[in-house]
Amino acid sequence: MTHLISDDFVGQQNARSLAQLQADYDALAGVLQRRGRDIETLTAQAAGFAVALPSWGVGTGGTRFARFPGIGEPRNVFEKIDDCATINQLTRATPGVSLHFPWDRTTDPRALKEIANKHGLYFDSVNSNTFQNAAGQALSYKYGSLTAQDPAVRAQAVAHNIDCVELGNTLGSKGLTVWIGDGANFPGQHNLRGALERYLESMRAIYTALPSDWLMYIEHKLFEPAFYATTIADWGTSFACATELGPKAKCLVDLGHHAPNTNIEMIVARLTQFGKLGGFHFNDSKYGDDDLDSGSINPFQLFLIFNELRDGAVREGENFKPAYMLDQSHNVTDPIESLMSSAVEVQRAYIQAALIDAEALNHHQKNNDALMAAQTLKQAFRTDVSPILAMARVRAGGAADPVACYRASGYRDHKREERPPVAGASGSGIV
Ligand code: PSV
Ligand code: MN
Ligand code: MN
Repeated sequence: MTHLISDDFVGQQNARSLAQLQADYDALAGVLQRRGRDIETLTAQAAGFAVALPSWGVGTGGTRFARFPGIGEPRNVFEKIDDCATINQLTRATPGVSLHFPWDRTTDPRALKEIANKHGLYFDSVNSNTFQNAAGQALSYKYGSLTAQDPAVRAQAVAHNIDCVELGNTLGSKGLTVWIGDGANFPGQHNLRGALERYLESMRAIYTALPSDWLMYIEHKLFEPAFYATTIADWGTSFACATELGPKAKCLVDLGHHAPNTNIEMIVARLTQFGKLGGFHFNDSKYGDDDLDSGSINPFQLFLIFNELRDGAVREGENFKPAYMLDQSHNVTDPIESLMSSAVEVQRAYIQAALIDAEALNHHQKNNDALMAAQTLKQAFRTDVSPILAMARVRAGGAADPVACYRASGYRDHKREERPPVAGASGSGIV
């Protein structure tokens, strides 16, 4: 029997701080009322928010130099589902799980789906992996996968992606996220145009295998592991490829995959305008692909991204549904605590953006009043919406304070007993 936190325990923990929460909530309701905003509308919006969990995020990630395994890490996809269920139980904001193959391969996908559904979870986009060699794989990806010179290597990478689609289909997923590490480390190593031509040829073969109600998400990344010329390095290349491939191909923006100071909110605006914003991998970074928890370095940027998403929703209407996923995996925190914190931070940015006085903002923009336009954004950003988020969680059966409740539950200590380390097993798949 695996240990899970009981709903009764969550209720008992909440009871200790409920009066305080209600007082904070009522005070905030008053502040918002003076601005003409109804707190209940915002709480309902918070309750409807969801961001998917990366299955690889519940294990301790690594850097390029080392991995320091955490205590009681999940050793297989079923144990990862337990951790994801716990995160969703406490936050009520993470009902989707994004799997990564072959790390999460199981011989019984139907059982996996059943167990996940029992926990109230569903499977979001599945991720392929051609940036590593899988155990027993016939041909190496050392010199690329979808762009490799050798047509047999490309065929193998295409077949793996199609396999992911088939597995994902059995699990109820509706999307395939493709991130490749392909590129060149030295000038001259690649014919730059030739590599992208091969990429498109491979992606066309995968695209053809997509079920009609699926989307393909193209994830760009500036560099690493290719340090001179990554084939899908930027949103321009991603956009061009998604356009070439067709309507089922969209662009995925991982916040950590840009040069420092890149105006990511503008990328979001551009992709939205041209109908190619597929979704996000939310995380944060100072330098590059740091995979830090959302909002830990630059919460204002996250807010500005949600401002563009708010604008996109108004302009595009109901069909505007970018996929929200987290992507983080690092070495220094309990991954469950980090994922819960990230989910709450993304939800916070969403609600802060919902608080923007759009009418005032439009007015200041029309009048070229840059200072007041900026102040209008700042007013929303500075509002502490924590009581709204906590109330939405408590009403849905989640925890008023997810990290405190998790720590009090002793979940990780139970896992230390249940999941003794297994040689060769790695929570994140990164070794
Ligand atoms: C590699 O940079 C990466 O972090 C990408 O962001 C992918 O989404 C993730 O790994 C999982 O493949
Ligand atoms: Mn990513
Ligand atoms: Mn990354």
